[in-house]
Amino acid sequence: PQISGSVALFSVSSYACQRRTTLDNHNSNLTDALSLLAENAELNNEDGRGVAFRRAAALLKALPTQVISMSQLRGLPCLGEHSLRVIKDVLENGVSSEVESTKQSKRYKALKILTGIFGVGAKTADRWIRAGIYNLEQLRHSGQTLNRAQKAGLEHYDDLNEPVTKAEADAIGEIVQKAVDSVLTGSQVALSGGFRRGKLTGHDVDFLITHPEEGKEVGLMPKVVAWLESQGFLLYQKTTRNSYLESKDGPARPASNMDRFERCFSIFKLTKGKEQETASHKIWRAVRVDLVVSPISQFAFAVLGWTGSKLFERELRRWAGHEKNMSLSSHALFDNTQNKYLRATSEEEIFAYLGLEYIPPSERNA
Ligand code: DGT
Ligand code: MG
Repeated sequence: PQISGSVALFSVSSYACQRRTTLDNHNSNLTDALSLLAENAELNNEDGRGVAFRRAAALLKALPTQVISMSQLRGLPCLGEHSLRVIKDVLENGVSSEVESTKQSKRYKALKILTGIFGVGAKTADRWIRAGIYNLEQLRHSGQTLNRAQKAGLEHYDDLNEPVTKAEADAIGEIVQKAVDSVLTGSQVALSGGFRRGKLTGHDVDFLITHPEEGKEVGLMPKVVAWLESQGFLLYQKTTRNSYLESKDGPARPASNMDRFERCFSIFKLTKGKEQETASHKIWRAVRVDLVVSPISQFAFAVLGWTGSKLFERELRRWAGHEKNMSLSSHALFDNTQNKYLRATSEEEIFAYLGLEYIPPSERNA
């Protein structure tokens, strides 16, 4: 029990995948500041800085109580000099001057607006800013060529920047299940991403699709997409073949059956209710949906890899590589010491191979 006036000292593991991080964050004043600086670093292609701020924020999210004094942070991992400076500023002044000046900066504002367009990343936004484009109005009149994704992103800008609710995610889940049932009986749909971790809102809805009989999932994605399209559920879709073989994150030795993953980036047309549509009253809204098809043999890895959070995933891979001499991806776990793949049919088995205590999805909100 804490004696009044004393300062609690925390003991926290250094990898986010060793910690239980629920959505109950006692330090959002600090993590909001660090997350904004992480986002700004990522928007400026400073990935190293971005990860450092993300790690610091994740550590604070895992603390059981609110931090009120710098002395409570003594001995904690993941807090670099820069992050500590930001934390100190917030604790002493209520806000971080660096965060405030970032928020006010013309460049940050423009990067936020432009990367808020589906299909626009930091590099494209930077190129546009250098051409004097800072907002959507200027972009529309700039004569810049937009690709199909960016055109759809601009058209549905407001809808896509409105958080998706759990109820909307569930409604889309029913549609995806219906699509999958219609094209291949026995197929399974699993909600992944932030909603699987218990988040109440998200920027998109992520689904994994598989079939209990290995190989049956081959060719499933185009059929699902064709069904959704025929029913008028898609405003945009782009299906890509599995990029696993080229991916930097994948294990060094890909197995031969690993070119089957397919991913569909889509924009759903979700009908809101039973109201009547009029010229001024739109009864549907656009929602970003990601569909991924996985063979059953890789499904546990896919579920683990697509549940997130992004930092939790990154830390799992770092743990696997640095502490276990293993390579983890959304497809497989390779043991570099034994020189073999480790098979798994559940997330629990994968944590066990990695020598980690099992962390359920609701506690992966690092
Ligand atoms: P949000 O923003 O509410 O949608 O939050 P999340 O956590 O659902 O984030 P999201 O949808 O960007 O990604 C969900 C998880 O999927 C993320 O933790 C990592 C994984 N993921 C996202 N993109 C890729 C990818 O290109 N390849 C692989 N292997 N995994 C990915
Ligand atoms: Mg998501």
